[in-house]
Amino acid sequence: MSNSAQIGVTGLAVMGRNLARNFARNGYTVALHNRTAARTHALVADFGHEGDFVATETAKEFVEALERPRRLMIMVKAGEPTDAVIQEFAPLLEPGDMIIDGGNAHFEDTRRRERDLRGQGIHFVGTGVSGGEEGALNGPSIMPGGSKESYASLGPMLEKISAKAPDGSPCVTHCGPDGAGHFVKMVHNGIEYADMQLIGEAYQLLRDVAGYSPAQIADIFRTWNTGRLDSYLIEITAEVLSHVDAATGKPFVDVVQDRAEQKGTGRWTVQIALDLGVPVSGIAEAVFARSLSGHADLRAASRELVGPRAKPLGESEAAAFADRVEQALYASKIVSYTQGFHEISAGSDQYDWDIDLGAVSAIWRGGCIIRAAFLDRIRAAYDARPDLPSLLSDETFAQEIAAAQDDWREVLVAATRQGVPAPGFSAALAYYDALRADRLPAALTQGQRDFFGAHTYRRVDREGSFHTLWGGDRSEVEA
Ligand code: NBP
Repeated sequence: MSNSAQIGVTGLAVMGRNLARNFARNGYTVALHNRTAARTHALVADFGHEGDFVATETAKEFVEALERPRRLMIMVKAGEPTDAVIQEFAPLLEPGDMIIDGGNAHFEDTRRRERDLRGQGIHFVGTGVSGGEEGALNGPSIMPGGSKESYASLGPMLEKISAKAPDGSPCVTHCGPDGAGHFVKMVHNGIEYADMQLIGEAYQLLRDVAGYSPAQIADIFRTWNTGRLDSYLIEITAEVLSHVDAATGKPFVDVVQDRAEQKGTGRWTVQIALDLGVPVSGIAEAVFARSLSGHADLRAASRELVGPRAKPLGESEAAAFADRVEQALYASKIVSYTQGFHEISAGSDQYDWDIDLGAVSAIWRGGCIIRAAFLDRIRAAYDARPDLPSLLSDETFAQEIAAAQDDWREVLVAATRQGVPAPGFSAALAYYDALRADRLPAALTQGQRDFFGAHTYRRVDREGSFHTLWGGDRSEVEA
């Protein structure tokens, strides 16, 4: 076996197969391997004409097919299969070789694997890949972590196969060492959850409060897609809403069970945010909204609970309401991204990753599910001020929220009055109001904590920690 392949892909299910084809279509010789060899041979039979593939059956053949330093990409099911594959291949590799894990790994697993392999001189490059099946084939957004050295070797190849942003730049950047890439991918998915939840709430409000049909709402989304909300998710929302079920002639959205599923990265984003102490309430509400939707029995048992049922507005008021919903959606979206970028920044500080937030927003402009014109604005905000404390501190975003907020509040008043749940819009507004508040009830919380647990508090007028003798004469002592 000649060692001529510039990259090898092991794990040739839908993602691996398409990434291997993407590398080959871009002129690279690609070694192929899969636990079940039939997949390898099927790829060569079906797509061998697309480029140079080297089909292998054993781990030894696979490794020997690669030029040195070797670049070996794993695209297997995340979790134990990834560890099994690493254990199979690592003993066959040499110092300087690279293992690239493009699966949806938890960043802590990536940190562990990177640490374990570093001793052997192997670069472990945990890499987020976004864009699903289609992106893998035609250009995903790619979020590699790992060493700088590995990026010097891999970067040009990843740039070639990646999606290109509207300005032509490749949607890939070295996010930072060890687990940085998988962390960024995790938050990307969390933001995707929040975006989808906010769009869902806008749809429900347009349907129940404004009284529009799915087809009319599809047209509204199409219009929004020509403005500042221009994005892949808004575009596909219009497609889904205008689709009619062939079997019943009803809107497709009305024949689908309203129980949303999730794979886990949104949940990880929230779990890690809790550990880091970062309020990502928009993402959390999105994860919880999917969980709530899945509790069919609980929902059935609660359906008779008393509350208002929405009464659709008249035609003349509906259009004005739709404009307000657009404002609420846009403002809530700014808050979601503010929270997501806060989490990335906190992760970067915690793990010393030095993640460039502007570069991250730039590589999400193409290939991935949350691609949107809006990301250009985020990049501009971080480029102008890399130490921006929060996206809400950017003058342009702050002005846009200021302009949107009356409508945002009105939409929430209507939602509350008419009994239409809008947890994402509402959490976003609560976050905004909490940030700008002069005083928060946290002072009272501290008082309660000191009362029942002598947890102490700090005063506004003096340095130090204090405790009040609640059970005694209520005098204050310095703790
Ligand atoms: P799957 O996640 O369905 O995994 C199937 C692949 O894993 C097959 O090649 C299978 O080999 C291999 N595999 C398994 Br399962 N257990 C193994 C083991 N113990 N040893 C060796 N190989 C094993 O494939 P996918 O949907 O293509 O996704 C691949 C990775 O990319 C996953 O980590 C996924 O989370 C991630 N990802 C997926 C998407 C997406 O949209 N699908 C997007 C972004 C990232 P076999 O053929 O022998 O069974």
